[in-house]
Amino acid sequence: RPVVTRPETQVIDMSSRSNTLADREIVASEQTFGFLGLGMMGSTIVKDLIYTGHKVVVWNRTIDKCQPFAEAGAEVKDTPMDVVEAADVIFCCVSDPKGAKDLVFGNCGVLQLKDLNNKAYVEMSTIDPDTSLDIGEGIKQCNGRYLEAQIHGSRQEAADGMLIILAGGDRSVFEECHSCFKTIAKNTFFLGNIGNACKVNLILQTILGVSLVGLAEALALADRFSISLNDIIDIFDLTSMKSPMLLAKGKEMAKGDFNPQQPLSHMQRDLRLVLNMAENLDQSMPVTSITNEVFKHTKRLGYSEHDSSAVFVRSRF
Ligand code: NA7
Repeated sequence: RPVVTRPETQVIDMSSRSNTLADREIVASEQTFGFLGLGMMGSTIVKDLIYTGHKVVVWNRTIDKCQPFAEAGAEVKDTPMDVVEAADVIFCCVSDPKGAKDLVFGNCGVLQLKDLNNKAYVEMSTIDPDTSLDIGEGIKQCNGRYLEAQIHGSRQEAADGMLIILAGGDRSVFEECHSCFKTIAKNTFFLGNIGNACKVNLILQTILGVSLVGLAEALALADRFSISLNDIIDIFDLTSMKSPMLLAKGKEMAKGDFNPQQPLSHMQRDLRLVLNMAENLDQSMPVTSITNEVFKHTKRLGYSEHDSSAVFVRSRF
């Protein structure tokens, strides 16, 4: 097995602002926005919400991550339930469906409040449609309103305010989040019922995952022939096959720079969710199944926290 070093923990620089924000006319909503989950995505989003004048209340499982936000003017709470009490609209952005459900149904979770009094809950964690329906049902039963707002894009795109937001559920919540979405995204789509946005997000991730494995295998073959990977990428750039994402990932593979923009563990989680969805429909997805196995193996090699482009390491064996 190769010796694998963990990627460096990225620290949020509260002083740097997304360039695009200066060009956007954003009138911050007067509502108070709660935010659960200050990982790389969550903290980048909250930083820009504070910068554009939103009133923000935050919580994170590892409490230390709240400190820079407290210094920047956010209120910090001890539990998710406390955030819900203090906010009108609550965003959640954690690693996976299990974490997302824990925060709603678990100890000190959102539903401990019993009566949400028409507050809005917005799920940004990448989840499958069934999880979203369960969360939506729980929120509605406690007199809350629910929106799934899946965020499509890399950590860099989040930092640049260039995400794409795919939303489904309560339209009134979608409207209330307008100034927040305008802060963090270049496009937002309302896709109708709960579950639709999760499906679209996972379909896009399928395209990404399968493309990355194809790219990694092709570059690994070039490497075996001792053809320069940079030459391949330069030629690829001139073809009609090129895409900004594949070019960027190809360059990362050539350099062996796997700084996590889209962590490999997240990619594999998404493929697992896709395959579960397909299983329920008896939809055959042989290429996606193999792609999932490739990412799973790369995780076992120690590249879970690296970028998805680290799948190249496995292809070179
Ligand atoms: P990160 O940087 O890996 O951060 C993950 C966040 O999720 C972080 O705040 C974690 O808290 C939190 N987390 C994970 N599991 C739990 C549970 N069980 N309970 C509470 N909090 C939890 O991921 P990103 O920010 O890049 O991505 C977040 C989502 O956005 C993900 O779904 C992407 O697909 C889109 P911690 O700091 O470890 O205590």
